[in-house]
Amino acid sequence: MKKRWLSGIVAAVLLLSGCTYAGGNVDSLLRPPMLSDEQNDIWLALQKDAQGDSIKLVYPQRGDNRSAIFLANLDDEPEEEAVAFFQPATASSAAAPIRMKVLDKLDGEWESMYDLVLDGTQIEDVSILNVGTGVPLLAVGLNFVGTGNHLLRVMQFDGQVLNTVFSQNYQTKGIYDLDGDGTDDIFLVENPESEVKTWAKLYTYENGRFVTSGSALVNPEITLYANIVKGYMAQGEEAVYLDGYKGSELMTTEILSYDQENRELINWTYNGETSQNYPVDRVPLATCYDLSNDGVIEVPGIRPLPGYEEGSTSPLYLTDWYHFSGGKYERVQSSFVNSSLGYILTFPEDWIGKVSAQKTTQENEILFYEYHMGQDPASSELLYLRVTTRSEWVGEKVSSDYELIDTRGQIVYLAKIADSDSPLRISIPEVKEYFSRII
Ligand SMILES: [Ca+2]
Ligand SMILES: [Ca+2]
Ligand SMILES: [Ca+2]
Repeated sequence: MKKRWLSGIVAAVLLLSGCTYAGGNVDSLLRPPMLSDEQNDIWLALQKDAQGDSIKLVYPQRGDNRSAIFLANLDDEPEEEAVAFFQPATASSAAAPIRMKVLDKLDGEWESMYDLVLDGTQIEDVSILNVGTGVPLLAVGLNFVGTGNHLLRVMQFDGQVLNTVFSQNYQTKGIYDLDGDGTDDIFLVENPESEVKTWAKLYTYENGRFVTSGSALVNPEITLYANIVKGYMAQGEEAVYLDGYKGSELMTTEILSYDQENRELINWTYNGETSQNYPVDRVPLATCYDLSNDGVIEVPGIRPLPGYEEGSTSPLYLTDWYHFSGGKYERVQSSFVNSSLGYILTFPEDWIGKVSAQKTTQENEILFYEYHMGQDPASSELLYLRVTTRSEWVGEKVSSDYELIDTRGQIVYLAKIADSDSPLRISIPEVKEYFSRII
């Protein structure tokens, strides 16, 4: 989720400072990682196999493994095998078949063991699954660009042949141990079965294959899943949080958990028949997040700050963060989220409904002020938050009214408290307490 917030100045400064953050929005700006010597040897072996046809590597889009060539032990022989994804260099990427090859090192030379063509137009992600057999499985998520469709293929390598042990289309997925037995399970929201039925399913590995260990209907009005995260509900139960679009203007969250005792998947937010309204039905500006990093997921609801309406031009919003507990949402705190500049300002409770915000003429600055209808914000200003570069700050190009409240690399976060006798006025130490970076 963190990558979702990253954009604008923050991304630019991170890139300039040489930080290797591999987040979504900056993906296109980052070059693929350099190949190691071993990867380079594998690449040479691939090229030799291609017999003069020009090939290029295909990189997974998401997840922990972003390498087009990686090493993993896939069978019961203890040495590592190599896996590579590539396609013809000349074909347009949307149409070119993606090939996957498993190589093994024989007498010091990498040699192709098995080669197959994968469906799909992109590699979404690659995971190595531990299913408790001592022989890991290779799970490849594939995208079909422009369709929203995905395909998961789980394969097992027996030393010579790569066998597909599971294959299923899906809308979103997670590899988690939801049944608590210490092995990886597959959680999928599958493609709609009909206009009124879309299933989430949990597959667990038993006796050499994946079997359905639970299923629950999800809201069929959700047409696109934007985010999936596993964490906890407020009462400590493990849960999967799904942020999805209902049309293009509205986002909502579904929460599912697995009842290990009764081996049932439970959807806490959809009863299988009617779509309910929740305070987290929102304009699609934020997804679930663990604000306090304690494992309990906060779910955002979004409302315009005082003086703005949904239809205003460039409205600024307050984000209400909810915990899901005992079957309902409870607000835990509210904050101003500046996703483009990468920070959150938690609102003191007495600010809610009374304090609004607006951009100032100063670049990357927000003014927080006590809202009175029809009155100039300058007459009731409380706090300015500004983001600039370290060189501006160190070069004393910023007025001495500002104080430094946080830094990240070459970025500095500054605050200025306005002269005011309002009871809503807060101090610099309070600003520091309420402020947090989201990158
Ligand atoms: Ca091996
Ligand atoms: Ca498991
Ligand atoms: Ca939390």
